[in-house]
Amino acid sequence: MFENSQLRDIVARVEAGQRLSFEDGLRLFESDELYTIGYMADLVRRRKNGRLAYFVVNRHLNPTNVCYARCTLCAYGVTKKDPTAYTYSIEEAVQRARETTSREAITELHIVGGMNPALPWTYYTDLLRALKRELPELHLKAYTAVEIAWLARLTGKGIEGTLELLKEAGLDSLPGGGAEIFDDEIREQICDHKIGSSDWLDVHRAAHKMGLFSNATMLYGHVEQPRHRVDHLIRLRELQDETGGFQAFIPLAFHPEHTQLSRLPGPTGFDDLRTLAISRLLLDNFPHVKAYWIQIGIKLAQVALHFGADDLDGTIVEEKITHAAGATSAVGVPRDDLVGLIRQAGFIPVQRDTVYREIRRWD
Ligand code: V47
Repeated sequence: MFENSQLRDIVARVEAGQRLSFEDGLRLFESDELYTIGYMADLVRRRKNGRLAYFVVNRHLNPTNVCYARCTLCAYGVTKKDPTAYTYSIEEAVQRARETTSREAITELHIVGGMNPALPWTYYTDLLRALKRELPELHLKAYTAVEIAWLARLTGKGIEGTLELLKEAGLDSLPGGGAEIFDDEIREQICDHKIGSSDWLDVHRAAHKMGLFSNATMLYGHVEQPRHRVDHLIRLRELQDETGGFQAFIPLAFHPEHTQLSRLPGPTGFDDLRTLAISRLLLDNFPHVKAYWIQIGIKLAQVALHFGADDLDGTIVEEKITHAAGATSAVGVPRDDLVGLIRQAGFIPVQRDTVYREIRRWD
């Protein structure tokens, strides 16, 4: 079927279930054979997840946008003097979470925010404790590796010790944010205040060793080159070989508006689909790949289910980080809309919890 394709040797390897190399990854990112790449990603996706497509009924909670870091990629973080600066009290944060549970039975809170120098580390543990006390049924997927490394500096207890404190306070798993691109020269240009790549990986390694699952992301479509993307994906694959603790990979499409990189155009729809599909191919040891509809739009996310994605993330309810950077998607979506989109694309919708246990299936 692909005898005229420049990628036919890669097609043969994928069909045979073989692992792809760095060079294969580069060739895929330099190719415009979207259909061939999509065919391979769909093959792998169906081997792993059959006709199922997952989503979670969740809510994002961003406790503060005050952040000491001035990352050029970010439009969300501000100084405490900025008129849009906010920090929820613990009571306000719990109130926001509670409002949602009464509307749609959410099962997960995704909690990430800025690194606010005015907050003591106990704010982070107190928040988890209060949420667990008031809403014990919710899974708390909280704090990126970047926030955890920042907290470790405040607690003085190291990464493991800090994760122990958070776990004891109610932390259930880690989201995948803050990974950006692992190449340190690119990190210098887009997030020079953030931890280095090896620290990001160390936090996830430590979490996995403690039995906490986590996710991983990659921010693409800014100043990076194809080789930086492939390097990023292969470093994730290596850690997953070691620990097996990653559940899902989420490619994050860069949104330039209101960031210090606003001169850049951001990725195209073609690049969104190609990056998602190549991620599915290189990350052969990740069980799930999410199409994050907040960033690529709900319509392309639906199409992405045929390009390697098996998960549409969730209902979200309120999203601030990508919307600060010009996202035009809705800030949340009702569960039934996700079910309809998945069905129409020819897959079986499965509402899952955070660790991919099935809650309901629409056969
Ligand atoms: O950490 C920041 C990225 C992340 C921009 O783990 C930007 O299940 C695009 O990590 N344009 C937050 N992206 C989102 C995230 C996430 C989303 C959904 C599910 C999960 C999960 C994780 O967004 C940040 C950062 O890497 N980001 N600024 C921007 N201008």
